Amino acid sequence: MVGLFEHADGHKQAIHPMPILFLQSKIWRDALVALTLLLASGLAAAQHCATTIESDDALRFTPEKIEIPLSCKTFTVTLKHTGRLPKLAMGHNWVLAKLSDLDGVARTGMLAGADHNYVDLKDTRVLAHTSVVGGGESASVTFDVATLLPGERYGFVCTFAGHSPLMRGTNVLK
Ligand SMILES: [Cu+2]
Repeated sequence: MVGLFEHADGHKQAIHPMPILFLQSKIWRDALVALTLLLASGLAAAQHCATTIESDDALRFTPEKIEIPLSCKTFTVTLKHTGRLPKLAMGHNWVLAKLSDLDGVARTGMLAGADHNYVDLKDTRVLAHTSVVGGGESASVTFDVATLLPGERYGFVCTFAGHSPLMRGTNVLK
């Protein structure tokens, strides 16, 4: 692509628009496309392969449903405690297990006690868990999505002593 520039004295001069030539070079164009795709997939991962769930002083998880895309390699859950009570009185954790295992992991977690974040590490039914957080605190956990079986039903629960009947929700695999 060559343009013509006309000088004041009437003589014409060819102009080579360098930026366009630069972009027209196949190597650079391929590199640019690759970079754009990389940035886009990074953004998609940030948007879809992580979520934040809130808990408060009223024994509530918000939302009570988390969607986990099977296309994600890993998924990160950040548990935020928006309440004001300290973790000894109103601590919360987020424990992932099969829906049918929630009561079981709540039981072993309660027995493990506060010193172990109310999680029994020997209980293989626990698929992922955060530490216990108090008001104003937050904690995250990242797990491999490949550990979740399509077709199985999964849920989450807070295993802090006495919270599991109220604080629980479901994970939906997409
Ligand atoms: Cu709790």
